[in-house]
Amino acid sequence: MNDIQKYEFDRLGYLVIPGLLTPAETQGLAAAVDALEEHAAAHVKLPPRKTSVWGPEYHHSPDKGYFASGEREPGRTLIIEDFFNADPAFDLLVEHAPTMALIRAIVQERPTINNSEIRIRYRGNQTGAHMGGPIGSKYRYSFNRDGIDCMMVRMIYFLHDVGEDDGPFCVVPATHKSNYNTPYGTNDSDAEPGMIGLPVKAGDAILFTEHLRHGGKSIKSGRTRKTLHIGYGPFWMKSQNIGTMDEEQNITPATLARYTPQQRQLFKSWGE
Ligand SMILES: O=C(O)CCC(=O)C(=O)O
Repeated sequence: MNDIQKYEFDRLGYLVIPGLLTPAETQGLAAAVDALEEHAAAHVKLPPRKTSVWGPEYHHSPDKGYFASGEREPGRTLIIEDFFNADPAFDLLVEHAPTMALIRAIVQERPTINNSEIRIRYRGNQTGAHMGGPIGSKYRYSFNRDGIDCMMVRMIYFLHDVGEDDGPFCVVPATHKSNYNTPYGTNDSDAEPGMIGLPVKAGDAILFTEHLRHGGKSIKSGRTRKTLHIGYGPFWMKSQNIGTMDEEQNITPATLARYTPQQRQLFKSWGE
């Protein structure tokens, strides 16, 4: 992470990173997401099922190892967690060197992956605004004599262009440092004062601290928005996927067997 990125991440709570993925990587990932969307949309309402401690009900895929919730309908979101288990096409994102250079600059203890989700948002859908202000310690942003130290950050990879009307990821800049909760009494990402959409191109990525107030603006264009989200934090933090919240990571032996020792470390939640 260079000095400008450090300054801006600390000041704003997020960074837009143009071209973090190559065009070939973007194309390969987009094809894998399209295939997985078909599988998940067809199976999401079937058993076996699990109710998350946070509320939503999930399908746990016996053959592909993912947890899925939601549905492929206008206004809705289809979420596919633990997508690493479903297709080796996603392996390039595990220990992805340009990503890890940024993560290791803002998570001081050994970072691991604690969240993985494909988020597919259909026309009219919005992600409500959440976080920002005094949110407690779990997802906190902090700064000490060694620099930035985050408990939970996410990288969002964009597989196609997302314009202002395509339901862009949105943020209220600098609210990771706010001492007050939002006084506006709304979680409507379109209406909240200070909320800005972040339009991006295919292959771009957005890195943000989970402490920042964020969400997703409504999709007005009618186009479906597909993104890959990977969360990182210190090694001792367990899964932050909604389907397996605070459990060990749901990473199958078959997936681990494909990985290098360095990739496996990213799922090891004990020791240094
Ligand atoms: O991209 C979106 O619509 C919202 C994403 C989000 O809330 C997250 O990744 O934590």
